[in-house]
Order: sequence, then structure tokens, then C-alpha cells
Amino acid sequence: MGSAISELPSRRTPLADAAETGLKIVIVGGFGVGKTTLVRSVSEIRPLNTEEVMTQAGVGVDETSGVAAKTTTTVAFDFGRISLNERMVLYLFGAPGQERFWFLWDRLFSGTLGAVVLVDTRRMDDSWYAIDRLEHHRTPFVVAVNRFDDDTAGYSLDEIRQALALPERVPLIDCDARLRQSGKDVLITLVDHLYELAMAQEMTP
Ligand SMILES: Nc1nc2c(ncn2[C@@H]2O[C@H](COP(=O)(O)OP(=O)(O)OP(=O)(O)O)[C@@H](O)[C@H]2O)c(=O)[nH]1
Ligand SMILES: [Mg+2]
Repeated sequence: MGSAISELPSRRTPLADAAETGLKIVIVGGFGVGKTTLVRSVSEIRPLNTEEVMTQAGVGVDETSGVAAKTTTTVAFDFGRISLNERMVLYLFGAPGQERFWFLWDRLFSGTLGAVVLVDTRRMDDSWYAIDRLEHHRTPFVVAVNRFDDDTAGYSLDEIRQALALPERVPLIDCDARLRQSGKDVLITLVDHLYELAMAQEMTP
């Protein structure tokens, strides 16, 4: 199956035009699902991170079960950039995952064309808030399952789709946020999805 973005150079659409100046994409999801890792692994510029070391003050506040090795957390947002081809530039904004920073999200969504929801299957409930906010803002999104090594349950994508009550039209894929190509594939899936939505909109009179 060919990716729609490979067809973009020959087609002028509002989405393709916007892509030349840069599409704003947000990466959302629960605490510690790998948002910062994803922005870091795909960004071509040195990513801006607003990571802070988690301290004793966060004990009992920051829910670290399942991410015991985690020592830092995003307190504002991550920022990175990636060119998918010569005509398509994405600006990536990784949201902070902790509940106490969620008030930043709605602002972060302004001007956003699309989003990636990262999911950790060990803590699926953490994805609800992200999906809810995106639906509220009518921001198109794809869902990417970041499989951690100690994810022993091994839920299938179908099971995850059901658990999250995701409609068929929302793309759902596996990824490893630590791998550049995998992160890039997630972004290509998102751009393809945006492209299809834009084409469908063009078709409706
Ligand atoms: N094993 C494994 N570890 C991962 C993967 N992705 C991220 N990690 C690790 O998981 C931890 C959490 O990743 P972060 O990227 O900080 O998560 P985050 O979503 O930005 O977290 P907050 O900003 O605090 O919400 C880090 O120690 C990563 O190295 C993965 O796919 N597999
Ligand atoms: Mg982070």
C-alpha cells in the first residue's frame, strides 16, 4: 500500500500547502508512555525538552507504578521538528503526561492539525483523558501502542481498539518510541489520515 504523502509533491491541496510551512502535531497520552522519547527519537533538531528530575515531593503525587526506572518528567512540553519529505515539515509538541500539568493541554491544542495518542497497555485508563480532549477539540488523531518490554499481557490491536472504544476510522498501530523509523511510521500514518480526511472533505459539496 503506497503512502499518500508520497503523492503530495504532484498534488496541491490546502493540507500540502500548509505542510510546506509546517504542520503542528501534538503527542499526547498518560504519564510516562514515552512521549518525550518519541519526540527525541524522530526530531532532526536538538529537541527542546522541559524535563525535570522527579523528587521526593512527587512521591504519592506522581504515579510511577509501571515506570519505576523513570527519573524525569515533562513539566511544560517537548518540541521537535521532522521533515517527512522535501515538502512536508512537522513541528512536534509533546504534552506533559502528569495530571497536574493537564491544564496546559487545551492551549497546546490551539492550531494543531493532528495528534498522536501514545498508549501503554499496562495502564490503558491513562489514555482516556487524551482521547476525550481530542474529541472535544475535534482534532484528528491516530493511536500508537508503545509496547514496553515488560508488557506481558500482549493485547492484540483489536483488543486494544475495543478497550478504548475506538471507532474503526481511527488508525491504531504498534510502535517503539525509542526507534526513529518506528516513530516516523507513526507520523506518516497520521499524515496519511489527515490527507484522507482532507480529501473526503473536498469531496463533500
Ligand atoms: N522498554 C521501553 N522503555 C521505553 C519505551 N519508550 C519509552 N521508554 C522509557 O520509558 C520512560 C518514560 O518515557 P518518557 O518519554 O519520559 O515518557 P513521557 O510520556 O514523556 O513521560 P511524562 O512526560 O512524564 O508524562 C523513559 O525511561 C524511556 O526511556 C519503550 O518503547 N520501551
Ligand atoms: Mg515527557
